[in-house]
Amino acid sequence: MNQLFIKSIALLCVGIGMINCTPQKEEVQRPNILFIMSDDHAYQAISAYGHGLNETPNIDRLADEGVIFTRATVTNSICAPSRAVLLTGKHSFVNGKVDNVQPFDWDQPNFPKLMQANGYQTAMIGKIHLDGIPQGFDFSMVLPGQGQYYNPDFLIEGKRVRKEGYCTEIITETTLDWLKNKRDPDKPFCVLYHQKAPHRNWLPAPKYVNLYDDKTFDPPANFFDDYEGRGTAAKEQEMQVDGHAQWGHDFKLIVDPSGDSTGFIRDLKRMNEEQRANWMAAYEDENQEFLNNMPEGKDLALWKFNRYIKDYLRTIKSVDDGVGEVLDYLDESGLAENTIVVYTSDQGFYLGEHGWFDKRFMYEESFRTPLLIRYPKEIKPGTEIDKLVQNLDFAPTFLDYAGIEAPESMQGESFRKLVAGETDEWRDAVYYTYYEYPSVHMVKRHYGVATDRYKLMHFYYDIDEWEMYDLETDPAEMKNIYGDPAYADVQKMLHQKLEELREYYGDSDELNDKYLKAYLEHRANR
Ligand code: SGN
Ligand code: CA
Repeated sequence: MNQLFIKSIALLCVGIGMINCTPQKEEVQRPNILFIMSDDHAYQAISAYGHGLNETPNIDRLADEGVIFTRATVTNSICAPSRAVLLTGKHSFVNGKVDNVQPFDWDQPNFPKLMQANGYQTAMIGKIHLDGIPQGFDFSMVLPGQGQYYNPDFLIEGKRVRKEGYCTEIITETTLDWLKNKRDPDKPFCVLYHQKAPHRNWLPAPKYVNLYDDKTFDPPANFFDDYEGRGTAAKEQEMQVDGHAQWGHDFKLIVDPSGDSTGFIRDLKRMNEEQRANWMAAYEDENQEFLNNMPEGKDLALWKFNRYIKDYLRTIKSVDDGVGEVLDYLDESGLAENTIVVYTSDQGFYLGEHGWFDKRFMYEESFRTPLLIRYPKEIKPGTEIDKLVQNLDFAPTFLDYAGIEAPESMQGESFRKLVAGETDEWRDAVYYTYYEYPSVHMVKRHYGVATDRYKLMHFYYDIDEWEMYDLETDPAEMKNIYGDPAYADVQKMLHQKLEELREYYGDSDELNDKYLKAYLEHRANR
């Protein structure tokens, strides 16, 4: 029932003195959607996932009071493509945004446009990473490109404005301000509250620069991975914490061990005096101590891991605080009951697994993404779902909750009934593609299929290699079993599934060639 119709009934009732005939609230209220997304937030760094790394009490609330997905995945583990998939409900090779560099076509249908056209008030606040003015929103305040942690510029309705303060906090404050002061109480809302944190280069908020100072973190068991038993792609990537992360940009040294200036000064220059003094007080003694007594070999790698993970987790602390603030507001304002709150990330991230930071690969840590949803009306507290849902499913799911029919052309499926416990039927395999190569971190082009237990991937372009993993016997994906006679039947089954999915979603080698050509041309013309 649309809002106008409801209003007319209410007016009619008042008009003829039959106030009691106002329709039941329950029947007429469409749910609000608060879609919280952070950037590069590994599920390993959410305490509800049980990895024991850090505490995220506010994000955990969503798991306690709603559902946690233990095998939510993305279709393409990189920022802008992931955002294009979630907006359009279509795979990258269909919506056209296959990598971070090629343009996104805002003119195509997306779920906020459909919600807006059906009476929702919509807003987009934070990181979007898609060029051009966002379409489908009544209000938008977005970071240009990657954005800055300190005193970031924003594009407010397309106009560039610099805001003093810390990015994560500004995005939270703006979202709260929108909810409190700009929201139309007569309309359901859909807000995309999208943090930049914990994206590289992991600059913590002023108040958290000393968090974890008294702690030493142990790296994952395969931090010192030598990539034996894996293919060329794992061996030739450039995303090792001890190897590719940089002294200045990542480890925040102003001067590197050879005495050269690192360029971190640029990050410091962006800060105001107070922010800079606070920063220097937290980092500089420690940096000097490190340079004076520099560890070597594995000890140096462990120092780097600790510097990395501490800064990464510090930025997450601010993200979690923000989630707490908006959840509190929903409680205070009485909106909690009728608001679907989603927490996710644009993809997963490596927290030292295989020795890495960053994402891109179809290996679990970056293929999976955290996903937690609270909706008291339909989702039982403490629900856990291990089914293979994907970011491809967000658009059709939100539309389903809003009572809007998803266009045929959307490729995802609504998981509304699955989370409500009304059905157990779900897909048994998902399809993945990755394109951005050659590029930063040098993760080779690949595509693949995953089931609950197995994974098959094909790395192509400058190599032609297959990899296959059994997640039950090898959850850390340390041994490529492609070609192992013991798995001949599984291999055949996975090839078949892969072909089926490529056909079902409309992917092909020809499309790979097309996107490769466009990518190389785009790079050549830059
Ligand atoms: C930047 C980062 C990379 C990161 C890409 C993509 N380097 O280039 O480490 O992989 O973004 O990230 S940095 O020097 O700018 O920090 S994404 O999340 O936007 O896809
Ligand atoms: Ca990202």
